[in-house]
Amino acid sequence: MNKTTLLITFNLLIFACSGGNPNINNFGNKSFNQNNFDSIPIGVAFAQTSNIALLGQEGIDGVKIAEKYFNSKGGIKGQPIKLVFQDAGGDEVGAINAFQNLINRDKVVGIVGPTLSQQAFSANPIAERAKVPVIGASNTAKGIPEIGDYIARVSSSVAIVAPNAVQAALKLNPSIKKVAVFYAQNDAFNKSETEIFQSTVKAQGLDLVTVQKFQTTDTDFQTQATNAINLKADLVIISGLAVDGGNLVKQLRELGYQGLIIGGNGFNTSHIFSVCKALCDGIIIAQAYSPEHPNQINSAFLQAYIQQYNKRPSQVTAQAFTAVQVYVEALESLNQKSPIRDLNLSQLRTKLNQELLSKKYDTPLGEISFTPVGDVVQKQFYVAQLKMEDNGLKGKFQYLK
Ligand code: 1QQ
Repeated sequence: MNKTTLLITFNLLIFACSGGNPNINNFGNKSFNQNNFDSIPIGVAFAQTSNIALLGQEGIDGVKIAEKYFNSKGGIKGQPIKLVFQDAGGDEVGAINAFQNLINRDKVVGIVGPTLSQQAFSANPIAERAKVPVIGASNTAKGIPEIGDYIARVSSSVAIVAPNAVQAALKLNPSIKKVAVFYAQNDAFNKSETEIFQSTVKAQGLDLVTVQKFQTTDTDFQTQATNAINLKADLVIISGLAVDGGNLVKQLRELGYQGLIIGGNGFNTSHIFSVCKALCDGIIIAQAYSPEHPNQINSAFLQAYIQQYNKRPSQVTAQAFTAVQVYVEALESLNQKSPIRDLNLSQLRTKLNQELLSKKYDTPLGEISFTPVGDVVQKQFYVAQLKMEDNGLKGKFQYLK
């Protein structure tokens, strides 16, 4: 077969694959505008259902505020962005389906999500193979950016964030000596986080008296809680998700544990309030966002959020806003270098990925940039303590100085 015959055969094949319509092919060869996108589609794969739906909703709140805010400023040189939502649920299958739909059907330029690292380890390789950028907004386990060239995150690693909670606990109670660590062994993020907590405890010269395991689906923690109490732990550190973690706190307190409790990033949602209610009071949780961060974009984000929800945004809401901001600003600067209307979808995805990794951003999280592998570089971190109203119905994250 000579070259021309080969080309004709190939074109016929494309024609056949496209169901006979020469204007639609499966290879994304048309320039971006010929795809008739009047807006630029960015995919969002957060949990809308499952036991982590409330956490997913906090992410959705953040991206929606970003969409409205950046479109009100003119989008990408007049062309608005449009978020496309797919429910990633709380498990791997949900995240994989959401990613496949966003990539193949919705033809997004990039994805924000999924909610859990446990899901990211399964779903992100799909985007990597399809060469579609992913920005994790709540994936904090070790190894996420390393999944591939198209995978980045704006959610700082547990390795950086978690030790701050231990320092804060020691500041609140310098006589802490015996530490009991608990973790959910069926979740990638919690396994990653507990390693950091355990090595921090040892590095501080504290006595790690016990390591207790549980599952994120567990509801009864009597045995593990009793073990820690019998060993006279005076600090408890829990790596779990909001429902299991909150129930563990509740049972520890009901069994008489009176010392400080640190909760990991799985506790970083107001969902926890309804689980341990008044007994959530005093839980220490490290933060990668402060509503008080003094820059213009944070003021704008905060104002928009408070106007809509009448409370302060959570960390994941700010991180989700930031992920969309990264896409918007990278699209803007890419558009200046090579107009995105002239790129086909696969060119746009690849160039957008390169562009976003190379830039600096002034965000609600402060100034951020990316390491070559796609991990976020962020400067300021914080620690909050839960303050519950006596009736246990309402609570807030109170930032420690
Ligand atoms: C992760 C996390 C979650 C607990 C927060 C959404 O940090 O899975 O990486």
